[in-house]
Amino acid sequence: MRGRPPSPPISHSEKTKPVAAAGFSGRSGPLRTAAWDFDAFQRLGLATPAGGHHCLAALGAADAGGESEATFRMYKLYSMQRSGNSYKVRLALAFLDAPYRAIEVDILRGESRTPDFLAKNPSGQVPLLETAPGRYLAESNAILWYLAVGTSLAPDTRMDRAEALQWMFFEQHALEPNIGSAYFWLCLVKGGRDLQTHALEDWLERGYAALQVMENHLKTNDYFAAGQLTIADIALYGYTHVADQCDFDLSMFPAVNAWLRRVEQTPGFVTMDWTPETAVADPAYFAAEA
Ligand SMILES: N[C@@H](CCC(=O)N[C@@H](CS)C(=O)NCC(=O)O)C(=O)O
Repeated sequence: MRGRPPSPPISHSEKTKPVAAAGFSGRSGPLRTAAWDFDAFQRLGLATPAGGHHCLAALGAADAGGESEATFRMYKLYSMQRSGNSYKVRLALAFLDAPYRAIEVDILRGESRTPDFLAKNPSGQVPLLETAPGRYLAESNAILWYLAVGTSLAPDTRMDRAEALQWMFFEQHALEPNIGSAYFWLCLVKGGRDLQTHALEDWLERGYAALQVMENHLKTNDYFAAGQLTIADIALYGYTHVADQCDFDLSMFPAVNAWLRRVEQTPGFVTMDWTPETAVADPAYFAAEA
């Protein structure tokens, strides 16, 4: 999503969102298990025997460094609620029931362009995942890979992995620049339609072309790679599901519509406006922030 703020940056303030902590998310479904209970991941088919969730790896690192487990359990996600790229990451975290602390960054107020934020991500964009104190990962699809490794959301054969990547690159060059831009300017920026009348036609033409490519694939496949839901689906879902809010007519794409519903019916699915609940049973989760 092209999102240079239309107004000058103001000072960055981290508006801490409540925590989505495993087991306290309040959502239901078979994937709602403790994120660091790797056995549970395996039972549910979300983890491959090859590895564990990175939260588990982080725990190991914390233990090795002498910190208590509780100080290291959570990712910190810099994200904007209505950013499709940010939502992709939140959706993956939800499917994995991984605990994280969400920090809302309002790009419309320039909060991703402050010196403080630029020091964390020189690109000045969300999403941004702090994987360990001071260690930052940008680019939504890179974050998706980071989170998914060792779970069934990341394919494990050479060809399946490459096909997932193929669709994730497609998402970034064919879908997101067009539907993402239309969504940003038509749905998020006041007066954006008037500001971007010259670009809208191009976004629609190229966005429709991307949707047609997806439609053709989905006529004979339930998902984009590996015959199952993977991060390729999560990446593509992010902006496809809001296309009808920004002038795209999705009724022309029945296979895409059926796939959208399949993703939405997957246990653990959360909507774009879902926010983690305030309830946190264990205050020790916040220890790292104290
Ligand atoms: N390729 C990046 C694009 C990220 C992006 O465009 N982020 C937008 C929000 S969706 C943003 O932070 N824009 C603020 C800015 O560019 O100042 C990704 O996939 O993460």
